[in-house]
Amino acid sequence: MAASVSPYHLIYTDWNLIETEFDHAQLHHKETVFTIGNGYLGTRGSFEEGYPRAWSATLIHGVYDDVPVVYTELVNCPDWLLLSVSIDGESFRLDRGEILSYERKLDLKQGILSRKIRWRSPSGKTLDIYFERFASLADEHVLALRAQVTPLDFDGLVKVSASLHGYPENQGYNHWEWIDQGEKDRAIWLHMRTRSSRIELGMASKLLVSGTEADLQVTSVPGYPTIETTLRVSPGQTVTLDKIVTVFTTRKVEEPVRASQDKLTQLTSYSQLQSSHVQAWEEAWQQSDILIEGDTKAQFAVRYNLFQLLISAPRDDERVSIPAKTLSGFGYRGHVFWDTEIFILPFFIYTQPKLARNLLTYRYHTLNGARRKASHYGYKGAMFAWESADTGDEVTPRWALPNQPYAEDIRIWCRDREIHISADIPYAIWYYWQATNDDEWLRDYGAEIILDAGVFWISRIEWNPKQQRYEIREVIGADEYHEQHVNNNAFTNRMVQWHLEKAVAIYDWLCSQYPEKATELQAKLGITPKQRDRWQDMVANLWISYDSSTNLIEQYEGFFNLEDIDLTHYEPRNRSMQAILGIEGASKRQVLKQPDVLMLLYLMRQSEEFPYNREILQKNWDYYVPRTDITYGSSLGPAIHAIWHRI
Ligand code: IFM
Repeated sequence: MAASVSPYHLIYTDWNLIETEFDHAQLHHKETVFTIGNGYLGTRGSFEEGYPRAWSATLIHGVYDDVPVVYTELVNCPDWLLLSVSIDGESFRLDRGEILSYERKLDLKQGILSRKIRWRSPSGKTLDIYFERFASLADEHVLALRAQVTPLDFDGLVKVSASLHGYPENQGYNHWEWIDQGEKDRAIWLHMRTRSSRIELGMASKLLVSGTEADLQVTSVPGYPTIETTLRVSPGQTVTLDKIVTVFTTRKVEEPVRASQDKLTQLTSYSQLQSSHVQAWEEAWQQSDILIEGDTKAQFAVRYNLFQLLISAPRDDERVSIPAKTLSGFGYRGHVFWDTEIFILPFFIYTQPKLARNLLTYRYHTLNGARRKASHYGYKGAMFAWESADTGDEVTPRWALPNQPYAEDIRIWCRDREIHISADIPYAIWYYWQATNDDEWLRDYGAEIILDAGVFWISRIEWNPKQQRYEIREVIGADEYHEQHVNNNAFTNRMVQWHLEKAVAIYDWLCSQYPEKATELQAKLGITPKQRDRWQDMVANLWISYDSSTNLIEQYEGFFNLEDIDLTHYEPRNRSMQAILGIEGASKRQVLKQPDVLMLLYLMRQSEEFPYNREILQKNWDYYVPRTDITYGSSLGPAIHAIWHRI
């Protein structure tokens, strides 16, 4: 088990990520890196005792609330981590005293985050302190945290406060109203409600102390119930404090406080919780691990990424999906993009299909939002949101607010034009079905999505009588550096063509296998045999800008006429090409934010369909790679180039 060293004071083995030194300049970054979760919630790796300007956050799937400009965001839920330790009146904190040794470890195999510190207080008292936490994978409503305190050179009083913090903010915005809180048998509980979406949350907690006698007291500042205890300790004596927390919301139960109290009373020991949690992780890894021998870096990297996916995939909820930044932070406000279906889903389809089904069923439950969006733009059927949240209505912000006070607001066009998402979702459904043969799910959920999004395309695609071909005009493809007058983007057109081909196949499959369901959907979605023929006609005549004499695919009509650019002239750089050239400057040049034609080739490779073949791939690779801002464009880009790089 060789260990590799990376920058940022990180060491990794094949299962563990270890931080060897604390650097407050990396506070937020490391909070994200050390996120834990269980598919119900994610908790950033902030410290139990707090730290100035920390972005402590617990995000629970589906707990959204209204917010200006970006419509809705995942709410930072009450903070369950808080546990402060003070010795003879001096609080243990990393911004005070002296850190004599430090190690933070994320154990991917067991889903446990731990931290071991030797600390000298400002007045010179030394103690060892060890923290460990997990969000139970065996029971998603259970969270547990252990603290072990060992004084090294003093007799004295250690005061411990374990709190629930009801007013955490989303970077300055508070979503919570306090309803009530209290104490029952030395356990505390808290009842809160989101301001607009009116989701109620109940959280309960107890503290188990071992290693010394302890008398527990409860204090109750509104929104901040706390269990306190003061312990007499002597050198070498270790006291263990186990904070056990339960959480429910009205998204799942009617009385979340009662549910969290009831659950809490059933939980008697930290070790038992930990062993069922570890067992659940063992099962998850048995299904999903990827073994790479002889390359610790690759082994750890792949496991770290799988871990991130496993902790963010809803196990027991089909009305939520994985946001672009998972449940690890505030980026993109917890909104769901095509990232889930196109980049994340394959992993689940092939290792944990039940979780893949949950993610796809979310799209079924958002169909009405997609229908409202289509109708808002004057189209028919289901036009999926580029950024989606709880209802499926479009939540991409219309405007981005600039950093400088007198700069212009920036219009974001993705909500209107990045419509390939309505073909990406059917693409994912199709491959889920191919891999699982889950006919029932396709009949009851998937087919309606594929067909109704197909209805949308009929109203969106235009016939060009002059050219005698179907076209899709004014879109944004996968490459978001080009957003004005992008007509016939090859990626979008081919994905739509592919989708409509499958819509015909599924329509025919329903008619032959499940005629009753076919009749039901015909009536509900207004699909007629004539429309089926339109789909076929569109498949045959939708234009794809491919030149068979050169094997080149033009990213969109006119792309090759844009000013060409040599990205090497801008090296070295530490900004995106859009930041360097400006939005308009980049849009007038042949520079891509992320793979577009190569993205299409990647997706079509799965079944070796047009335009995928090795000659076309080679030609387009040679053309597009030098023009792609792979390092500073989108984090989705490198994976696609990496896949082709090996071929
Ligand atoms: O979905 C992506 C998009 O492709 C590029 N910008 C960021 C989005 C969210 O990850």
